[in-house]
Amino acid sequence: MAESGFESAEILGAIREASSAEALEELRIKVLGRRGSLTLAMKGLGALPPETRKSAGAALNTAREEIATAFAEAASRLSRAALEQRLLAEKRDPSLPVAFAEEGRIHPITETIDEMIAIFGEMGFAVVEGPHIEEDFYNFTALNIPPEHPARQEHDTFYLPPRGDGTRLLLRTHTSPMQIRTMLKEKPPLRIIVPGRAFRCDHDATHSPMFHQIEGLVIDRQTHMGQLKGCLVEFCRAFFGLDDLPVRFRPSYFPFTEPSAEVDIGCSRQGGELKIGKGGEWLEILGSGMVHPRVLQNCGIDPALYQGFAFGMGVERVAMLKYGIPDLRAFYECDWRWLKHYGFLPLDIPSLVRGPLS
Ligand code: 2U9
Repeated sequence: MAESGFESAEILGAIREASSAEALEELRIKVLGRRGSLTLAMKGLGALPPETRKSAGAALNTAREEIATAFAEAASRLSRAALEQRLLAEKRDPSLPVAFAEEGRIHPITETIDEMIAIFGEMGFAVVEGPHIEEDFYNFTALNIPPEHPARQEHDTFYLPPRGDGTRLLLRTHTSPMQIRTMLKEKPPLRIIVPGRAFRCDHDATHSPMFHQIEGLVIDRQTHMGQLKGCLVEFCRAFFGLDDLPVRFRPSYFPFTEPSAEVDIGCSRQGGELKIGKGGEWLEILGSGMVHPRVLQNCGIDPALYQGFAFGMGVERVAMLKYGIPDLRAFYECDWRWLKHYGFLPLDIPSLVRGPLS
């Protein structure tokens, strides 16, 4: 390569030994830059005598190709090395345990509903859920509450603006419309519970316009009051974790059940403190009854062939009793300090691991 005065062997060696992307870039400028050694040698070809210009030009082209290949190889070697370095530095161990999440609690309403589902689930009940916005028929008429029935006044219903045909949708005042929908859609035997929100235009220290209910329905041939009693006594004892909890049934009235009964559990009140269990006093926690034959008829079920029992309870009320929560309003305030005190950690459902059923 004496003809052009350009020597590539040393440059190729330097490229192969370059230890960083910066060093390689410096070399590239030195050789291929505007004033680089190869660029100047190419430019100098014109000044050579014609007999050496051709062979010197061919030699420089070969050298340029070798140098370009060496630069490309060095660049890929250096970027592979940089990646390996980074991977070594950022090494993660996926087998390490995840740090326990300190924040977050299960709301007592969710916990209470989960406990109830666990108990009724073991008795063979399936869970059904449905819409909050309902039609008058499913919320009232089908449940033996016709338009002029006095029970409509007690329900303090939230109505939506009238539709084109003058009818109004409403916020369901109980979860019972889902029992009606299930009876209309499915054939007996049925054994369902319906947890969910209900709405009534009522707001004071013991009532919230939105609250939670859980209702149950059993429809079968020859269902009777004895089964209703057995089911609810078992539920109350499992829920409160007391095998000897006194439970009594008191006659009552609901338009959708006949006969109807309210269910009380035993308690004692000493010095303003309420204690669930034997104690000679009573606390109402459930409503229940045999499904009214007219309700069965409204849902296409022949009351001569099938009977059913039903029950309902307010989730807030029983959660307050079981967990000693004094103020209803706190349920909806989302106060983190309150939730940290009354909330639950995951996989902490007592009824799943103890109580009369387990
Ligand atoms: C159908 C037939 C019968 C559900 C029932 C009660 C009695 C009851 C209240 C408890 C407290 C509502 O949350 S609360 O205010 N409920 O007393 N509920 S029987 O009876 C039904 C439901 C659906 C088709």
